[in-house]
Amino acid sequence: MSFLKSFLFIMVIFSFVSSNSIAETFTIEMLNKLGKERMVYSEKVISINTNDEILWKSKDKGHNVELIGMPTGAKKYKSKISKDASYKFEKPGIYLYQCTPHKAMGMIGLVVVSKDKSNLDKIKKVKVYGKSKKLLKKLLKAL
Ligand SMILES: [Cu+2]
Repeated sequence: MSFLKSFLFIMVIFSFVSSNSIAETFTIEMLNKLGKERMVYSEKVISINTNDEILWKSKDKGHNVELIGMPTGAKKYKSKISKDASYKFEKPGIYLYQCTPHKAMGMIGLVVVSKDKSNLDKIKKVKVYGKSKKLLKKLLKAL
């Protein structure tokens, strides 16, 4: 192959790879303690792309992941307590989840997929409990 041909070949491959950005997996830990906080996910808000996956590690026992708010058409999800959990985010939008045993202790998290906030009003109306109410308001305000 001539230099030009091999150059073009590399450019074609490169543009193919970059336009089909490869899905990533992000890890969030489920913890009993993080600094001064108790019963928390290691990241409360995360921004990812469509088809990325999150793996919640059961670092400390007694936690899970329960999706309580999501874009229309997204799959429901509730994981087993004290087990690692994973979910693939196939629809853009905001997702809200809680830890079932600690839902009143502020153990909630948000995932924003492909920077899409079109279901924000719907997420604002999702019922959360105890300490999670104030926290959710704060987190949504900061989005
Ligand atoms: Cu928990």
